[in-house]
Amino acid sequence: MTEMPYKIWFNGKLVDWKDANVHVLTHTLHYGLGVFEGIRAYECQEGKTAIFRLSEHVKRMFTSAHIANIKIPFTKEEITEAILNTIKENNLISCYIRPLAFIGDGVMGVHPKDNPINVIIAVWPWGAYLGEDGVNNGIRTKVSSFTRMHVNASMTKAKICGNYVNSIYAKMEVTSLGYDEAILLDADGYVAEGSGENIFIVRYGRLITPPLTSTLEGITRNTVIEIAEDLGIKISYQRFTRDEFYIADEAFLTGTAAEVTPVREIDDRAIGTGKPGKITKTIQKIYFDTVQGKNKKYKKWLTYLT
Ligand code: PPE
Repeated sequence: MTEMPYKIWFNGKLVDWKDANVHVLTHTLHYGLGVFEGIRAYECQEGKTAIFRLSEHVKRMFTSAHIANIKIPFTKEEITEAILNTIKENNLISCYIRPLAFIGDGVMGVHPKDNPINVIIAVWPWGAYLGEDGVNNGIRTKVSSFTRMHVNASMTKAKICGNYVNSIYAKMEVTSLGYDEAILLDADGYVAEGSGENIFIVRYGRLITPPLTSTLEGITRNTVIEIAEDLGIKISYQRFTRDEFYIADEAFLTGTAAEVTPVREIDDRAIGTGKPGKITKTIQKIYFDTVQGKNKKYKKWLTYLT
């Protein structure tokens, strides 16, 4: 990323952006075993900043590390404090937060042995991941020719750096053809997730989302499920095919970066009317109100910076 005027938390210290460097023999750089998170902080009323579902993200970072067999040399409390401090020290009102734990240099070869574990927390302002127009009017998606990882090839419950090679292939493939986002099918050919998002479709007034078998346990997905349940919308957790996606009345993607982004097209077929649907818009509105602290019911998910 081009230089930004922000400090990065690096193994316990805040350093200037330009000084947050590693050696070229950093193990994760070569072999991809590292774990990360993506979190957002939003501007709320009276110019206050709140981090959305901070504890769930920190928890997932540690469960990812547990799966990856990486021992993070900080506690959850220390990482939480560090995230809060890094935003404060950088005077950011809203931002994206990227904690990463990675294996440093020491030995080479796939077994990292006792190489040190490093942790960084970077923050920067990040607008709509799939564009403002996408959030408002929906995006155009295409099923990628790349299959999502088989559950026993690379474990999908963990947000592991190397897993994203698969996402990059899919994203590059469909964006070079002019689409906004890739839809990946699982190893059995059912719809799994976007390159960086979980998927929901709407049929007969009911939400359908793939079970978590081969997808990341998205925190935004979980948020949307709770919002939908509170609205009395029924949800099915079931595998569906690409042609069921074609005949959905509505569809949307969820992710910390992508937030709630409507899908207006898949494989050159319009979804429903070709515009964001009613249920999608209702959930999207509640989601944006929630992250900005405008919804009393879901204040429990916000950690305010004091
Ligand atoms: N699936 C994948 C593969 C994924 O990367 C994300 C988040 C999700 C689902 C949704 O998870 P959650 O954020 O907990 O709702 N993707 C992150 C990285 C995006 C990036 O390009 O970097 C994110 O949204 O922060």
